[in-house]
Amino acid sequence: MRHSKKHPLLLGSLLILGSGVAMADGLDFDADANGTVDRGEYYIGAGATGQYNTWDMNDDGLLDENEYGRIDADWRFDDLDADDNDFLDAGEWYDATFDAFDDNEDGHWDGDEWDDAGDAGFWDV
Ligand SMILES: [Ca+2]
Ligand SMILES: [Ca+2]
Ligand SMILES: [Ca+2]
Ligand SMILES: [Ca+2]
Repeated sequence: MRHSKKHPLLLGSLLILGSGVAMADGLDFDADANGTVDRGEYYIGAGATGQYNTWDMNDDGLLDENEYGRIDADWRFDDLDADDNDFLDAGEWYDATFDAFDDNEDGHWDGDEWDDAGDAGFWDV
């Protein structure tokens, strides 16, 4: 899935919901320290924050539209739900967020893209 337009998504509400989740530097996700964060590193790093599980109120491993609504994200639920099953699994969520900040679509975040992500608010910590 591609998002043609960048959104200043997930502003204050996410930071409130995510309080206690410390992500001082996105390149902390850079497990192999090569200066970029690839998709796999992002999955692992973002997953380790427990953020997704916090949103999954009923612990079924999926976000339904109500749970997603609580995040107050600026994407349409239907756009994130790649397989149209009315649930967002973690893969759909992480794919969408990763792609949103991978400006040049080369499959990894470099420092500038990371800065954009932080400035946009999603990881603005
Ligand atoms: Ca890396
Ligand atoms: Ca759920
Ligand atoms: Ca789905
Ligand atoms: Ca990139």
